[in-house]
Amino acid sequence: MMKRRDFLASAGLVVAASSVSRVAMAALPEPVIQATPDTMPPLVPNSGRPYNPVVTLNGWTLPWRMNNGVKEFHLVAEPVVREIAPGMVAHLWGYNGQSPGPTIEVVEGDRVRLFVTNKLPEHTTIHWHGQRLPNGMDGVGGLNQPQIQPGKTFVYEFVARRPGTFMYHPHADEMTQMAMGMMGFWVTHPKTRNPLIDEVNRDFCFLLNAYDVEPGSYTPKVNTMLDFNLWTWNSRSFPGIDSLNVRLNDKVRIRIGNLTMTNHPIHLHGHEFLVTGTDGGPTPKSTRWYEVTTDVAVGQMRQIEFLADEEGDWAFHCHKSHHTMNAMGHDVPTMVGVDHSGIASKIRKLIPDYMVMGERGMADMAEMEMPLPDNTLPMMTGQGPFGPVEMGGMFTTLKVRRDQKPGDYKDPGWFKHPVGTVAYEFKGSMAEPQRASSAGNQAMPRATQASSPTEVRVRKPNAHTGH
Ligand SMILES: [Cu+2]
Repeated sequence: MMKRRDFLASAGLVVAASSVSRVAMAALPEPVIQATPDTMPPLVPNSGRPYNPVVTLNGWTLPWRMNNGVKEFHLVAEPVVREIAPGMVAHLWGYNGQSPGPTIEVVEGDRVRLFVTNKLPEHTTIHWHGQRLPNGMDGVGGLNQPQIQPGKTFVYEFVARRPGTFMYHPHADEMTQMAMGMMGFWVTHPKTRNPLIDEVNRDFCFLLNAYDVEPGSYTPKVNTMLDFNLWTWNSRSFPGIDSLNVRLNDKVRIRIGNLTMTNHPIHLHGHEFLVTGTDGGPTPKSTRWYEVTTDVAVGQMRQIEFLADEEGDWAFHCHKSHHTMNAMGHDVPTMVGVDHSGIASKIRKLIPDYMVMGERGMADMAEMEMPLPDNTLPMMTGQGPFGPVEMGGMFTTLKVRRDQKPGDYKDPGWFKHPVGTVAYEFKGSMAEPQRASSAGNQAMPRATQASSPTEVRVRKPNAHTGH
């Protein structure tokens, strides 16, 4: 005897199967798996409508096959091992061997068929964030479709109606699956010249994501709400994030999506940019103004554009300073100004390796080689041409070079500054500081000077009640 719930579930599957029977007859496109976390060169389209491909930072674009005019992709949801930065790997969930999954690139008007195979230990779905599509293709498990059970393959099919910057992620056990790294980028290129979409020389994209991996462990804690300790771009943290390498006077577009649990003010040095698009599509020109920081809120996408007309190695990072640190930067008490040299020598008699961190600021953390648990990144790290960069997390560089070849994305190395253009140490004699308390030097002297300094009395409540 079939229970009502089972009957409904199988009836749903029959409908789904009959509507895609033509597809079900055909063989699945062979899944393409990527194992390295390197930035792959742009995938130049060899079939379908032409377009200018994007470059996914520490990622890649999924190849497709054409089947009677339909672009067919095969995504495989599966556990993956992702190198977050050299020296640390995380056990994540992702697609086709990586977290994030591969970027999907299509052209406005393309009919797209996506096969999604679930190799996870639990059910999943994919939601195509920002797309116009039939409601039953929107991917919210339970609402728009049955869940994709482990071992099963589902088919999504729709026309990419709007050009723009999108993403994909599960809408099933989201807290777990996104905390484990399941997400990917989607770019729909315009079919014809669009007055709101400029042609650019370089078009980069990446997702903002975050993990809570305890120092010494490998698997993210999935119940963390806000206190993540690895702030990543495409599941990489500095110094594991590749630099964005461009040619002087290139027009550059960078597309950014946020699937963390907090906002990220993304900041570029040396240039001003325009926000030319969101997940809602290209922004009207009247709404664009120049900025050097744009906040990308949770679930948002921002597309920024600028002319790379200043040579150099320009920092490009999240402006929340805690997001440019790796694990160990949290739960460290503030020690600035605390002299604990006495206690340190006492502890060192018991623990020879003991180091006091932070009494002159936290830069010691980057200079000293602190012993770290296995599989743990230093809190602040990275060697620059002038010393430790003292960064981690959501930080990388935009490298603008006169001699970078068009289409060449290789790292050109450190910038060679023209003579006389680097900040330098002043070696003259120090002038006496002019203090505001010097006689006659106050902009607004008090009418009557107090004869003795005012004593400030603070009365503390003796009972903590009555708020
Ligand atoms: Cu941030």
